[in-house]
Amino acid sequence: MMNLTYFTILKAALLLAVPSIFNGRATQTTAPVADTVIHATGNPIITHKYTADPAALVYKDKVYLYTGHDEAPKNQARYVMNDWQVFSSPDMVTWTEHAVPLKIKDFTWAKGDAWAGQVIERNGKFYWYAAVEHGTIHGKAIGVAVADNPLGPFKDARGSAIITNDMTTEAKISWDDIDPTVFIDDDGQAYLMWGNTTCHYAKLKSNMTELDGPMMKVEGLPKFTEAPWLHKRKGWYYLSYATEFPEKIAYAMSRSIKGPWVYKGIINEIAGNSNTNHQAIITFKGKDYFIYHNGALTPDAGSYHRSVCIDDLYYNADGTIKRVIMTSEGVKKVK
Ligand code: FUB
Repeated sequence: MMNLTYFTILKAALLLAVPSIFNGRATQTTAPVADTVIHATGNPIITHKYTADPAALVYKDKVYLYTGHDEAPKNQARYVMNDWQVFSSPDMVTWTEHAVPLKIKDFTWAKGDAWAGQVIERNGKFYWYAAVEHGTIHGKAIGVAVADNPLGPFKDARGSAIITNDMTTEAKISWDDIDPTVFIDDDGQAYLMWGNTTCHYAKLKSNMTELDGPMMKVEGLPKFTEAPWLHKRKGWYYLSYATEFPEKIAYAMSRSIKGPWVYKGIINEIAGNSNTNHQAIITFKGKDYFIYHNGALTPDAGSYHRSVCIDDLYYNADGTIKRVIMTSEGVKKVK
């Protein structure tokens, strides 16, 4: 039995609709029909469905956790991902699951693969950059959806992709335009960064839905695989990313978002039973967190049935990051 206590105002209805939630084993279920409170007491934090590719947003007094959703039938070793999920928490332990905020079908020009993304707030609007498979332009692409609040529902902000595979020609693969991370610098300039094998970045216009200038390549990231994540702390820019395969998470530091980036080493080792290892890094209520996924929810979970985990992150006095200790216990409630 997984360590999850479940409370919901519609518990009786959910029991009828999705009884497998309550036996603590993730199975393919429909989403809850109402907000549902989850008291996580360890890792993975969500145990009634598979969640992957975490991104987190700290907004006002809550953390919003946006995840992908692994839905491959049992024993199928492939990504089946049709929508994204959102959870919110005031304390990193008590999570509320909300209605599905964004689905692949919301990008009418996309044909599948609700892969990784990130949400950011600007001027009271929330922008979600997400990788998908394009319907007519071969390869992966990046869409942007917008909402008036962090829970959505999100709507396609452009009616077209902001990045398509034919815009980037250095990598000769069709999945190099994935895993967007978005960052707004202190001067108000927003940046989109993304990639697989090659890491790209570009400025965004203040409307957050158009590039503002050329796409550039990020140099100085040894063995870059994918999953860039940008954050800033005490004057340092941090660029963490998945390296090699199976993936570990490494990082580089810089005094400017334009680089030069200086490689600093591994933050997180291969995450149990998953060949991907996709991170978000946040500070919330004075504590630092490393959010990632592993394939350890059930013995047969693995790389295509992943689950989000959270562990503490610590910095050294010089700003470098200590290696994460992945735990089963997870993090403590923060006030
Ligand atoms: O979930 C699909 C892909 O797997 C993501 O885009 C990558 O970061 C990896 O986690």
